[in-house]
Amino acid sequence: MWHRFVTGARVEPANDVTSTRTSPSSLVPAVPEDVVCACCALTKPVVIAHVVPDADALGSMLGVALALTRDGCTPTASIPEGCLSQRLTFLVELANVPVATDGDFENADGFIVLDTAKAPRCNVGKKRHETDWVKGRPLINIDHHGTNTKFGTTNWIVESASSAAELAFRFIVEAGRPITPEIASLLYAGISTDTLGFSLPTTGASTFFAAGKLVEAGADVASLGEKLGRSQTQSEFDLLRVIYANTQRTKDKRVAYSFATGEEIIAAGCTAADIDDQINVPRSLDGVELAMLFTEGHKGKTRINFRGSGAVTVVALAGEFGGGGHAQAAGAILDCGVKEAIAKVLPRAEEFIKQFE
Ligand SMILES: [Mn+2]
Repeated sequence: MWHRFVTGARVEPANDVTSTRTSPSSLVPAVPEDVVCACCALTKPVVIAHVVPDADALGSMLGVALALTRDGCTPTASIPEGCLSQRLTFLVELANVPVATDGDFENADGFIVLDTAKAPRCNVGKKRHETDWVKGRPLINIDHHGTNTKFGTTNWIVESASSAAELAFRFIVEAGRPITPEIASLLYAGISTDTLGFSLPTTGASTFFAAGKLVEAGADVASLGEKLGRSQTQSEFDLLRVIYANTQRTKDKRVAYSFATGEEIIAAGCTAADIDDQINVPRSLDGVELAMLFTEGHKGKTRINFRGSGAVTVVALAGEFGGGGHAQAAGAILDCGVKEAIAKVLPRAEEFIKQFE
């Protein structure tokens, strides 16, 4: 089914991509040596990303797992049941990396965690979540969240990076591993979605450089665009209708928000795993500088996505509600229903935005 990704002239990316090492350092800043050494020392790592994985989480996790796979290294990827959105399942099929079993977690000689700011955000499954699953083993943390707690034994955190996938690209190049067309597509998916199609302030020359190298290595731009942006299921489409219909704007027009109650999510045929980038609906309104999306994917738990644009940063606002993330893209979870969460957060958001004139 994924022939479009894997057929065609197989490029020989290794030399080409490796040549990025001699590129202007502003485009490909060095990867810390201890990060490469720590990852390459592992023989059976479990590679992990964040809960409710988006394309950057999945793409960087699966891309790194594939790149490290060779004689003497057999990585697995942590993909707990029920965590995948309908739209992103194809990335897992494309990668075809073995899914980590309980045995793999037990026998792992270390962990590589991508795109994940805090230990409790590791997507390791409910039952493992409360236990000490790391058990003193090496954990390499590669991430671009400003709120990263550096919970690894080795940490490489680049807040200015567009995506974890861009860091994964740099890591793979530095590790001297070839970039196959599958790896290229996985990383391209992460970079292109985390930058909203190369349109956010985090998109820099290094981002286009990485994307260009990935296209050279075989990333299937058109197929990925179709799968990620133009292939909504009917249920996802129906959920979007709800998000549009529920969109509200504050009096000063600078703040917009929308919501979906648990009942609305179920009625559309979706689950918590399908809540991904619907925040872009309230965010897309002209003049909106602070957008929020409230969704009750799990009963009694309302997830809030915050987005800021222009001069408005939102990570501190998310922090007030126990959340975190990036300067202009953050999240939090409140232990209550949607209406109650809105009543708590909206007045604070209207106050909060006044500091940005
Ligand atoms: Mn990311």
